[in-house]
Amino acid sequence: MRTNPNIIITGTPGVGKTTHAETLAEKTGLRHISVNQIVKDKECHEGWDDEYMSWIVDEDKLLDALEEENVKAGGCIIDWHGCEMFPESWVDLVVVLRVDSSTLYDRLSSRKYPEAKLQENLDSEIMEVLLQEARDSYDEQIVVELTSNTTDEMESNVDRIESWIKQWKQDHVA
Ligand code: DAT
Repeated sequence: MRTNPNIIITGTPGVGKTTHAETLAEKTGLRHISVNQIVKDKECHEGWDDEYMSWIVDEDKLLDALEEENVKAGGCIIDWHGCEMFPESWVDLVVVLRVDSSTLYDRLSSRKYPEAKLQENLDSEIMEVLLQEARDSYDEQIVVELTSNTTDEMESNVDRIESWIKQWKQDHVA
């Protein structure tokens, strides 16, 4: 039984996962789990893909690393551009962040993404790939889609998730 919920924040690279997760962690005391950082630090990968400028993730190793971090005990804000690999029993809420294409283009360009990776991520956002993955992997009642184009939207998202956490605790902790 968890006394704090686990929340996945997912979406295409550049939508604002890290910004949301860090702000939420600060405000709520929950633990920000940057999956990217764990992949890097614990070497849960089979090397670096130069073309896509990203790690080739070894999901078995990554799950083992998350077990070691005791993620399933709760109180984690998991930040990752995917969600289907996490066991359903670990997860209480899945937030899928969304942005307009032009905003995403600007954010990814300023990260100096290679053209192939930039285009692939823009396509992924337009085709709602991560939203679909979340809906296919979890009960629809725990999947929430939120827009993250502006700072105001981000603040309102954080407020909403914070309220959700309070409610979850009232409902689950005697
Ligand atoms: P991700 O972790 O999904 O890759 P990020 O949190 O690193 O995304 O954000 C990418 C950039 O966009 C970063 O410079 C912060 C900015 N950003 C994120 N969400 C935003 C929002 N809702 N409004 C304005 N800027 C935002």
